[in-house]
Amino acid sequence: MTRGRVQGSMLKGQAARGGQREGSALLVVLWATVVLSFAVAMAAERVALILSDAGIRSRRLQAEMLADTALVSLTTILKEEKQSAVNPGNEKESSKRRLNLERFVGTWCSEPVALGDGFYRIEITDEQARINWLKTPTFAWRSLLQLADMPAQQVDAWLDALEDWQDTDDGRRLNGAETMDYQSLPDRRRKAKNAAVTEMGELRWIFGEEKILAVKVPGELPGTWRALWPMTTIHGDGKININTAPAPLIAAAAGISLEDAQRLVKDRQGPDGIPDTVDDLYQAIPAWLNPQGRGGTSTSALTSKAELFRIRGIGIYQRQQVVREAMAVLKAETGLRLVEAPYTVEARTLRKEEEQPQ
Ligand SMILES: [Ca+2]
Ligand SMILES: [Ca+2]
Repeated sequence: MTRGRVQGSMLKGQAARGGQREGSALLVVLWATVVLSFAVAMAAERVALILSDAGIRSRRLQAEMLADTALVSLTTILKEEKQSAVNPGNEKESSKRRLNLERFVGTWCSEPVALGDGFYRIEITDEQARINWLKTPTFAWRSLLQLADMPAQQVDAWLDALEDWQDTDDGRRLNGAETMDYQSLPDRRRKAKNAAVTEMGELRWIFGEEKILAVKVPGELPGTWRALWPMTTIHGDGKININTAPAPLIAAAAGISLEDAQRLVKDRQGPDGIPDTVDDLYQAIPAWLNPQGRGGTSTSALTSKAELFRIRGIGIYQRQQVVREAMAVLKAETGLRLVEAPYTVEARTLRKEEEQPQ
């Protein structure tokens, strides 16, 4: 009996241990299953991500090719635009602003052209609608920075730093900056270039990224402000085009009040008062802008004729948009021709509502 009980309890003990083993084995299996399914889910997600990344990359490549096609087709697009101007068709056509490179106002954008599953179009803006870091005279920069509400001392520092960066010596101007000054800045530790600025990026080094992006000039409506940075360029001869430039730039270059410049801009926008519409007016430099008695320097900083254009090729392929840009010069004998290799300025996924080309 005793042996039987002992055996019985041993068996129970074995059974219990067996149960424990089965229990822990089950736990291990469960745990492994959870870990495995988690790993599989992660891998699947990763694969999906890689595939979608690859999908985006290949669609972007298609969009980039479309953008380049737009730039390559510049001459054809201009020719077609000219022909459609000779034979204005339907109502939509007559309400569309015609492109006239000889008397260029505002900006101009072509109709979208379908190619395969994508679209491309061209956007043309006048580069002389921008103030020139290298060529615009100091007096114009000074007035513009005053319009930007920049304190006088900061204006001096701004202009001196720009000259110090480019002059060949290491002698610092009163308010400027040379190598020794840049070396002490943790975010801009570098040497002064001591040669002309050749890339816009250099200006971010000279003034500091944050500071340069913070400068704002008066906008179109009273009390509004616009960032100055996108209104600046290093291309062209430094003249400001009165038919395309924003009012503060015209005021600064012409040495006139902001109000007078705003009136000029309003006139060129035509009776509807809206820029880039069919009624926009081309203006020669008006007589009242002639600076008799104002030192005679202002009109040399102005022009009414656009000659240097920023051309943007915009390619759209399955919600991927790529914008490629290049400068183009207008010459009587050759027409509008690109003068540099295109470069990408934007590559992004369009939001749902942006999908259809305008
Ligand atoms: Ca220098
Ligand atoms: Ca208008």
